[in-house]
Amino acid sequence: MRFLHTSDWHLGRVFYNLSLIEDQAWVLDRLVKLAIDERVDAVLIAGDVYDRAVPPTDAVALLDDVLSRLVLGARIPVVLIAGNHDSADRLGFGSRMAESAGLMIRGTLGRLAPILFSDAHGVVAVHPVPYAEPAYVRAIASDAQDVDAPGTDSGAFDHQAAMNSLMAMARAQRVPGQRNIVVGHAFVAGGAASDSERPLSVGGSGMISTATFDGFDYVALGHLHRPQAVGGEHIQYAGSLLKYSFNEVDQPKSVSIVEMAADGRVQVKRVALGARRDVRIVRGTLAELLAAPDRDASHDDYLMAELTDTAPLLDPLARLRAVYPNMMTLQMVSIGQGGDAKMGAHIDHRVRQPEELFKAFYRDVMGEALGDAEQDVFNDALRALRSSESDAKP
Ligand SMILES: [Mn+2]
Repeated sequence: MRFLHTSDWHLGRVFYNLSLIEDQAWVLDRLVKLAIDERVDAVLIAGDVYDRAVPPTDAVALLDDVLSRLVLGARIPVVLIAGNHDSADRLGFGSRMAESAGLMIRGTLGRLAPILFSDAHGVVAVHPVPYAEPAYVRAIASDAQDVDAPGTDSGAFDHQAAMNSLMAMARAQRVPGQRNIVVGHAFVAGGAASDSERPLSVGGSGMISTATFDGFDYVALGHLHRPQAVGGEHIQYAGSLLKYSFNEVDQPKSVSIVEMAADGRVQVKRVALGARRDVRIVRGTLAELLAAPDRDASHDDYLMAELTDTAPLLDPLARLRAVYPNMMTLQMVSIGQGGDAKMGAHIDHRVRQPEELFKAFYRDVMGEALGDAEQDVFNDALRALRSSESDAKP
């Protein structure tokens, strides 16, 4: 059996005030073509299909279009679970009616029975485990008294306890001789996080162990946006559809084509789909960057500038945008890298004179001592400020 594993589409995502819907449509068009070219038996989408619980209408229309092309057009079954960004109830609308067409949506924990596929070697059971807050899982686990749910009687019912319960239910539904796949949305310990994931838990790690999935042949995960295996080749994050933060510039995004053998062993092939516009960081002085785009074919990528200038700059973002239309943000990388903080402006400012403070500040920012000429400029400005203050006094 061969399937396509993907996750974290985050349809409707806004990147620095800019909608990424066209970029998402571009890459999903490639995903549909890949699924057809690779003749996959199913597409597994492991949560965070939308970026928000109430997604914008163009995101809903895009998902409708992509699922229709896969399920109706190409006759490829799709299993789709909710992630922590999705609204479980909204995602599940119409799902019982879609079932007969081959679209299996699992938003809430209402239907956890495995979805059965088969190939020449027998049955492959896909166990959908949509994301749910531990409190919801606890309520379901206490209803299902016959199921062994480790952690249910301890005080803290955290994500580990919740997933233990859900996996105990899934294990109970395994049939000997069948191969078993989990589709889940969780933070598995050992995985590397990125800047664009929303933490699952406040005041706790929200992490679960790889051992939670013992007994399953493949675990198709969503949540972490970096494509990666965790604790074994058969526990995989497909990663997000696109780079959703500047912390991901070095992460090639991909989807996974997973080939499952007769004995349940898997071979995972990551396929990069590319992007309509890349997310990159460019570094240099403002003058260098303003001169560079002629040599840069992709100057309309989504960019962050790291400016190495030490002198003050007038409206650098607007000037960069004149030549890089999608310059999203900038950072002054020289700030704070120069001086020795112990010697600088961190000493109690209330007992210091302005001249002394400015000297320390200058050294901190510029990494060198204040020169005589700069000292004169500062003294003049200070004198002018003080005289205007004394003039203003009644
Ligand atoms: Mn996500």
